[in-house]
Amino acid sequence: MRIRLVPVLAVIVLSLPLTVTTASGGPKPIPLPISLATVIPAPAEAETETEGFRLGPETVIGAAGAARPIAEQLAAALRPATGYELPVRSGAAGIDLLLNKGADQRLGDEGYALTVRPGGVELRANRPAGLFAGVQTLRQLLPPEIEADSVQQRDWVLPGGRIVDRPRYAYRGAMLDLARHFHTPAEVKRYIDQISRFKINHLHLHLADDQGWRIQIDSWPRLATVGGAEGTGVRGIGGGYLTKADYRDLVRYAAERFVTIVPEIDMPGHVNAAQVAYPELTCDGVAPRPRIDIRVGYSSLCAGKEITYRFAEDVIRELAEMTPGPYLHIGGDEAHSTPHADYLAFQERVLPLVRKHGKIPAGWQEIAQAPAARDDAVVQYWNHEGATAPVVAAAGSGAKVLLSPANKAYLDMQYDLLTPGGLHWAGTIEVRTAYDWDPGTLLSGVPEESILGVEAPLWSETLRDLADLEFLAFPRLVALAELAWSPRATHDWDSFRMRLGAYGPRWTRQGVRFYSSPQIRWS
Ligand code: TNX
Repeated sequence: MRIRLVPVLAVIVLSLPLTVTTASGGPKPIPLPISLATVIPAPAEAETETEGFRLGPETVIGAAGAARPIAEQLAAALRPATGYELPVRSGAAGIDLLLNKGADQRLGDEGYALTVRPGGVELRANRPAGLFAGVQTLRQLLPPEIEADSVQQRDWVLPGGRIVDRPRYAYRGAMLDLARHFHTPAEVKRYIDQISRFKINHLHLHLADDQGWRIQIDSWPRLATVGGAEGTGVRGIGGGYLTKADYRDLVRYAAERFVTIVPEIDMPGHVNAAQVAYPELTCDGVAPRPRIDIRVGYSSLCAGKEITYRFAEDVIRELAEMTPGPYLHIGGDEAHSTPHADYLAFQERVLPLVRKHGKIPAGWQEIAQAPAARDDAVVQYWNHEGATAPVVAAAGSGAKVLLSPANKAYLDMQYDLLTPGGLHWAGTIEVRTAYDWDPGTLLSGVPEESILGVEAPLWSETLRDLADLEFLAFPRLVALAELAWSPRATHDWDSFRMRLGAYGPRWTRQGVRFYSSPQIRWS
């Protein structure tokens, strides 16, 4: 047996120049052979060996205790295409999932070590989240046909070697805007399935905006029944809201995939739908007309009225009650019609309400102007003109900064001016633009220790159905997932685009309608 021990990049660089000339004269890419070095996001350390592990009808998955549900997920993912039984049992087996219970310091809470040898596969992690991440890696090591939902006649070989992997940032996020167009729980679940495969671990749901309100709140029932009625949304298309049962079901579904839901109610601007339902939330008490256009910055809660804070606390309390995750997002962006002093007065009362109800407050970067946006608060940077003085100051006094620079991370920006869907106010974002930046050094004045992670927002002014969402999210979301997960040392565009190109057939098998960017050589 010839053993090759080579770092990730060497393997990929070796594979780069492989092209053959076709009869028509054009270069045709040779598929990148699957190895432990072709995984996306790139693992922290990977050593490849020539001999791998062959799955067969007799393969058993071994797992006990808290490892067991993850082993069951793995088995369920591999059964349809292989046709193998893949029983899960406690005790040593062909593929073993083992919990170290904190013994391996290098791996932290979400890291894992995966070893593939001809005699068997061992996946170790300190905690279930690490096993889940390792399972996502393992699935990428099998051929793309593994994504099929019917039995495929072929060999199922996991390439040999060892990966030791852990994330660069604790928060790796995606955001969906349910307000501008409602997306059903089934669509949100499908999105969770997709993002969790790239080790994204937070899904931020933008649940209310000028055009619609998308979550049941018992103490203010008309928010959902009026604000989420049929015909609410951009151009009056669609409508709908999540009942509390829907929301709890989404939280549970996400948790099974190690994704934490972060709910957002945007205040004090972006509140027209709430004011249509409850005109007493305006300063003059007059109901505004429902809005189906995409303008921003015209609506505001009334900082001088007590009812504003009763509303805010009721909503925060009910959201906190149904959200096990640590964060609650209160928006705070683009409050152009809230006088500045009112904005500050509003935030000084509302940010503490989030803490009162047991959650860490998160908000768009504008909240950094309020002194209460300190300590453990999360400030989400979305601008693309560099950190503002308040953002630097907030980071300096303990706040964490979540990076969503609009000109790199906004999935609703068009790829180029000819691709369908999306906007372009922050520019166009091809795959390379989404990939080629460093979260650790993006904001001068904000040290890397203050960076919580990266989040990719998908605003849905122009997006109706799942195909629209998928086209804008994929493949760019993967670029952002890699920035958030992989160590800086693995950053390499040529490597990334080869690995991404090799992933394409998996999406095709799954029916994911991704954008086949001309920057990528798709297998
Ligand atoms: C800006 S950036 C917004 C949203 C829009 C989005 C469209 C930010 C926090 N707010 O209200 O939907 O642009 O790209």
